[in-house]
Amino acid sequence: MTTPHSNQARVALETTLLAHGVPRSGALEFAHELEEMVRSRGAAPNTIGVLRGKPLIGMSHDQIADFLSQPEIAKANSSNLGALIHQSRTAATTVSTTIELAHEQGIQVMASGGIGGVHRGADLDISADLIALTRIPMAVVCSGCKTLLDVAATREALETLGVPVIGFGTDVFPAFYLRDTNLPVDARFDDASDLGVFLSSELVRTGRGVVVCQPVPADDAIVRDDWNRWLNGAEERVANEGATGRDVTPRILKALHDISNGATLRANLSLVKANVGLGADLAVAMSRARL
Ligand code: PSU
Ligand code: MN
Repeated sequence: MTTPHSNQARVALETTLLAHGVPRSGALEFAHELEEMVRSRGAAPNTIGVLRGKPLIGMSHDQIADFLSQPEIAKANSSNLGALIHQSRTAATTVSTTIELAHEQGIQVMASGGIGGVHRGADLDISADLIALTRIPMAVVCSGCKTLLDVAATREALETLGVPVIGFGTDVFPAFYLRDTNLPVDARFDDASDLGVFLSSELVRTGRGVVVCQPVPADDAIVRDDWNRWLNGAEERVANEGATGRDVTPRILKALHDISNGATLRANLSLVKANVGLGADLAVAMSRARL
């Protein structure tokens, strides 16, 4: 492996989707698959997480295996990251904390499944991901926000916060398992090199993050009728279990995988892989733009 230098194309990968988004039995293999995908496109993967109080930016295979075998993995967002480090805990980083740690190391691109956002319902549950994007100049490649959120409110919040939302090959904001919504993006790009040039200047110009979104690959997308049924079932199950706060998203994802007979899991894995591939292409394009 080559030693990373300042102009190397690097892609940050998060650990929350590994620890809390997919079944633990397949998580290690999936982590390796994602890292390989980044390498095959000419960039360096940097999987990020906190192992026994140590924030690791670019975990080794052994460290990822050690991390995923821990019985208890906390979920770190911007508010609890510091305390978890202080307490020597093992913690998975969400989008908010992955971009915080990656940016400190000079990385500019992160790829994930979907960002957090504004939850449905009456209490004011809004993901720290949205606010982190206003403070940290990173491009986050995703398939929009998770379908279980209030997607329209999340799109509005990004606009209010001044976070550009770029559609890659799409005119509308995708919603994770669903390919489209009626919500517009700020601009559409169809060419990774062109988008790389834009991102390189936009991140520096604003000092804020940019959301780059593309829809889940068509073959793995969920159709809306199925989705509505499955979500109702999953929400009911999680409400009966009494989950609140940070636990809600992972618990609903798990219930959905179950109720949909694996269809939401397949869609989730598929969209993450596609986003990681695009993230690598963008990181390469951005490193060329800097030359
Ligand atoms: N993408 C996935 N699965 C996930 C996530 C993203 O395919 O589990 C995670 C990300 O880490 C994101 C988090 O930051 O879900 C949002 O959690 P919350 O709604 O609690 O902020
Ligand atoms: Mn929340």
